[in-house]
Amino acid sequence: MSTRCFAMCKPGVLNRRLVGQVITRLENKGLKLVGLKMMQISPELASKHYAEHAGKSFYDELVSYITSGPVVAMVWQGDDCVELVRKVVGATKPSEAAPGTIRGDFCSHTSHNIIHASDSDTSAEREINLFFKPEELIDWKDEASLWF
Ligand code: FUP
Repeated sequence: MSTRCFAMCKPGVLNRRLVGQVITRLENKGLKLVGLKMMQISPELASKHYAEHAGKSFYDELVSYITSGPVVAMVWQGDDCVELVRKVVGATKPSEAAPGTIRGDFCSHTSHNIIHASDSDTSAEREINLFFKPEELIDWKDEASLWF
């Protein structure tokens, strides 16, 4: 069933000129990009996005990092989208992320693990609504759908 997943290149990705490579990997998987924008996250939005982590030891660093520069927010669509995006992204801890995954190949610290991706369909819906207005998402006609 076609579902959606929210993903976000964190500020370091822009500094390191890796935005294109991150997008390429998700496109190569056959997922369809239906929402994309560069934005500066406010502390308010960061606290809503990371509400489940409030009070944890790494929370302040997490919010400080995600608001330290622009991010690239994305919405991907496809069958089993959350599962596929999470596979391409890799494990939360870079030390556990397999080579070939985005986190496995491009980062070495959990606090700067380069990309965020929703961990369930429920989180995806919440996060998409937090970052995008309905009119910013385009479910375009996919001429390549036969191949994916
Ligand atoms: P993920 O869904 O893979 O992004 O992982 P989590 O929701 O568990 O964590 C969200 C973010 O918190 C991670 F991207 C990085 C940060 N984090 C830490 O800095 N230290 C930890 O021990 C766990 C998470």
